[in-house]
Amino acid sequence: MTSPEGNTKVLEKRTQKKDGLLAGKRGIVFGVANDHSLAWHCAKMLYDEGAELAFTYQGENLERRIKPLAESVNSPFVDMCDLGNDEQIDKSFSKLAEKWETIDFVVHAVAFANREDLEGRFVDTSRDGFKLALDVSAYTLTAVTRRALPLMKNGGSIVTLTYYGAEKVVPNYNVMGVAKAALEASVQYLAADLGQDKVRVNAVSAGPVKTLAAKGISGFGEMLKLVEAKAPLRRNVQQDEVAKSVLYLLSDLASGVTGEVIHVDCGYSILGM
Ligand code: 0WE
Repeated sequence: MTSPEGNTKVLEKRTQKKDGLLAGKRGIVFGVANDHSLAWHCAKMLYDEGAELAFTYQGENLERRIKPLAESVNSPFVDMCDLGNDEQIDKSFSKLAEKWETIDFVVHAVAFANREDLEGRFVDTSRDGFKLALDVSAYTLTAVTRRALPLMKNGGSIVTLTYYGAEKVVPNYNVMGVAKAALEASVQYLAADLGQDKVRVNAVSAGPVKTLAAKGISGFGEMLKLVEAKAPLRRNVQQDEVAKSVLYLLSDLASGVTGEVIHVDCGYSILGM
């Protein structure tokens, strides 16, 4: 696969279970940036469990990374879509609607804040930095949910990824914490709206994981060490463990669960000190 250096070994096709938890279901995954992405770990597991997957990627320079990944899970739909742009979201969903009459799920694993807003003091966040972080990291859930809804003719399940920095102050997470708080509140309001359409909306709050989103964040290595020392399970969470909870929420196993945030963090968030 595409290593961080970008060399392209051909990815082998994965094999799908015959009677997986998502057999016969179709969904779209937002937020695959590379093969380390939580969104990609989710996608692989959802595929193995029988799902058919569509993908979008944010910009041209990601295309050469996403295409081989999507091919390895036999995806019939890969489209460029900047979720910061309503016209692009509309276009992607109308193209998707030409391919599929119905979808069953959405995975939203999208966040962005300016690097300069993920260090120093939160009080210094600019209006533009605040707007950008909340637009990309929180509003996009509502934007894609609204367009997915007409395709969820048999009901559906929507899962987004969040982080503990929404609930408590995590050093340097800053405006992303405020954005994730808005995202988690959005999950509740969307869940309340869409229950009548048999659409569930939930979030998985993942412990810190080394992905592109964590790269270059000062003190990230120390955070991982702290979690390892303090978390009830005395280790960091693995990408596949996050994926397993996403799978659960998308599957019929979670048919009675909506508006929920499930922490997949080795227990870190239960600690008072
Ligand atoms: O939600 C996130 C990361 C989101 C993120 C990461 C970046 C890095 C590159 C959003 N925007 C950007 N913008 C960039 O330019 N996490 C849960 C991972 C994360 O990020 C942190 C963390 C943790 C944990 C930032 C500061 C402190 C802790």
